[in-house]
Amino acid sequence: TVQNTTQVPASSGKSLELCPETPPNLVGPLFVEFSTKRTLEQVREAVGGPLQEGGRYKPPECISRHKVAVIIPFRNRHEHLIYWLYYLHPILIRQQLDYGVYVINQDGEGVFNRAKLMNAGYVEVLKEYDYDCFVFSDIDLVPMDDRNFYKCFDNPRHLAVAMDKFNFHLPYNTYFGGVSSLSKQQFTKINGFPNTYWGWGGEDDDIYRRVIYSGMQISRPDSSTGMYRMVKHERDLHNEPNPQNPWKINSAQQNMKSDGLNSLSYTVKDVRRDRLFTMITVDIQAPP
Ligand code: UDH
Repeated sequence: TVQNTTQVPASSGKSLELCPETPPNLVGPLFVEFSTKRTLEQVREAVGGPLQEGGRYKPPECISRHKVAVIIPFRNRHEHLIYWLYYLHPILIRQQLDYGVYVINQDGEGVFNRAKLMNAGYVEVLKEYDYDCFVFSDIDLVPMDDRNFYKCFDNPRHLAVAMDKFNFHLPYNTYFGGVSSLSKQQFTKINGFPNTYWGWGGEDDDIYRRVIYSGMQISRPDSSTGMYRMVKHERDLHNEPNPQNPWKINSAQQNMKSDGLNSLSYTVKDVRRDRLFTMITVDIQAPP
């Protein structure tokens, strides 16, 4: 007989049950602040205990209902990464997810491209594990309530609905930025995200339109569960607002057929496994 040794502790003879629909150890509202400085090593010691190499976790007490890859577009935000890991790992563990944290690091100094990095992340994490759900998160956003589930729903989910920088409100009704989740089926239905939004702005509105044009709705938590704190920061180098991006949104419906997963090209330059995350460095052929 074949034993599922990853799920069943050697000592117990009986097999694990599916985790409950509602995780039992959630605490609700959380205290989040960005003034305490920590090193990565301190964060490893504080929250890394239950994790497996590469920022992987499976609940030992039950079989998770959700195989979630958290995909973070990244370049040169080490300080934000430390806060994110410190706050998010305990939340994701309490949510009883079978999850992995993937930092998709843009190689080189060319123009930043958030959406293309997330596409590359999607393709790469599927080579690692049979993920069925993808949470796309900015590095500087930390939820203030652990009932904001980092899982997938019947429709694409917008999670960051009440950010402190927008006075804990949606900036506009169709906003889809910051943190979102899509199942494998939902993500492929929209041909992934656009690859052609270089620099800051527009790609989140394009993604919103892809969802609507594909006949889906947006799912959201309520505005109290959906509260977030953002680490304050200045604009990054090589991620200036691109004045062409707002115009491109008008062509989202046409472009989604040809710009996305089916036109994606990049190369993996490096994969680094930390206890708290896997960092995949990709060359996305950025213009200088
Ligand atoms: N990102 C990086 N590195 C970069 C640029 C972006 O990691 O150089 C990632 C990161 O995950 C970030 C996300 O892309 O959270 C979104 O980029 P952003 O933080 O620049 O976008 P946001 O809307 O800020 O949060 C816009 C600049 C605000 C300047 C305010 C000056 N007071």
